Amino acid sequence: MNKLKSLGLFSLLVLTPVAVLAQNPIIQTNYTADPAPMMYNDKVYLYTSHDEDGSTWFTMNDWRLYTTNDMVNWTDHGAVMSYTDFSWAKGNAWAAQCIERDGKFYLYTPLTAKDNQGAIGVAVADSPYGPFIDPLGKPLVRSGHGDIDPTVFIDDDGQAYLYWGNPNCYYVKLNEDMISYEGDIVRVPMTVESFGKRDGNQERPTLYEEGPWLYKHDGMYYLLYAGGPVPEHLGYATSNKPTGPWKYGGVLMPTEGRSFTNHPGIIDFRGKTYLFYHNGSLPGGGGFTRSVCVDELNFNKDKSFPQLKMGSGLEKPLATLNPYVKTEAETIAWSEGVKSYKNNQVGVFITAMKNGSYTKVRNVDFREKGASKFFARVGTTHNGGVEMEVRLDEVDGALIGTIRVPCTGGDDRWALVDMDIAPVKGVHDVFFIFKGHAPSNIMYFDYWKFAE
Ligand code: FUB
Repeated sequence: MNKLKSLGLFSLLVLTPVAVLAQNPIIQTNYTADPAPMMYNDKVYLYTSHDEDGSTWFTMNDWRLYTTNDMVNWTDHGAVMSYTDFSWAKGNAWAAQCIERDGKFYLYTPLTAKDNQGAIGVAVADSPYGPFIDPLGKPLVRSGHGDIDPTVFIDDDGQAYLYWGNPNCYYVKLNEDMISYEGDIVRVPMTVESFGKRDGNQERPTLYEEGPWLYKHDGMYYLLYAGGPVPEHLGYATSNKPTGPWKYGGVLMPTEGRSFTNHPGIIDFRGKTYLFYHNGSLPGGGGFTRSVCVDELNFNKDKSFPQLKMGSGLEKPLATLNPYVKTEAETIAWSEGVKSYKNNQVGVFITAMKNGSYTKVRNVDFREKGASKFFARVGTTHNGGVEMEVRLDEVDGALIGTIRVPCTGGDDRWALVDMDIAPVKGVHDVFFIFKGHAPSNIMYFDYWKFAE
């Protein structure tokens, strides 16, 4: 290698900052599990269950919604429904899934009923954001044994199917109203040919554990599931019909990731296929404090899946973000030390929990005209010394301005502040860094916007 070439390689290695582009887990402001992605109007709606902070059991009270247009910046819409919205339920807001039909949105939810038995409920909304209402006032379906983890699918001929269950897998054909079903509950034959062989467990002779997800791609039906024994892996079966018979396809995602459960959710979006799953990878994470992740999934030529290991997430945003319209502070590609909350004054907002905590938004396109002004709705309970820095591309990247956050007195009281910034053009990642000396709850942040 000649001297010039080696110098070039050296400067590339030493002088180019190594971008750490960890995007998994995709939500850092709450513990989330059991991902249920839905594609609607060219946007991804991700419904999740929610592990309460500090849980030492499946302490789960509500279902949350996150949306994205680019698969990297996710907007938190908070809880869209709670188990308390079902008059007949006493708890356990576990893995749910939402689907759209004729402009209405149906959320299928597992719950523990007041008689202490499991049941699958359904709730309906006019918008993917809710409010979701229980139209039945009672469970939609119960087999009497292991009624959890519903997955819903509408085939090209309009027939809808609901699968669910642990340790058995059941299905019913839903009627067009999506809140009733036709015929009997069918127990899927739990055969080794369908779900693979498990040794030494009479109740569970196959690898099927729970968390089914019914999906169709290129004419093939896939039944993904969480496979046992625990710690779980993800497995799948295929069929040329939505009702089987199912043929075991193998392990889709091997066991890993500090959570003894896993749960698949899969969608096709803008020509690619994405597998959502969960693990315990957030700080404080584990089997009862899980976090949702996503990675791209490919197909083999024979329509089987190559095995996918838990990855660091999607590096390339599918779109740019417009900084000249109001963007919620809870639209985040990555954050550290930040929690999201919801109240009646401003809806969802974020709270910086400690000095130096930050949020990052990716692929912000300031265009050629550039920005020279910044607006934000913020607040704090601390009198003086609280600032929000705005930086480009790195957490310690170019500082384009610093907001002094006025003491508003609480997250129910807000101030709209603005500042002139060092002009910025082109496409950048934007970082908001929260500074203050209090031991916790440094400041609140609701939305931001740039202007020329
Ligand atoms: O989240 C509670 C339960 O854990 C789900 O219902 C299962 O699929 C497993 O993820």
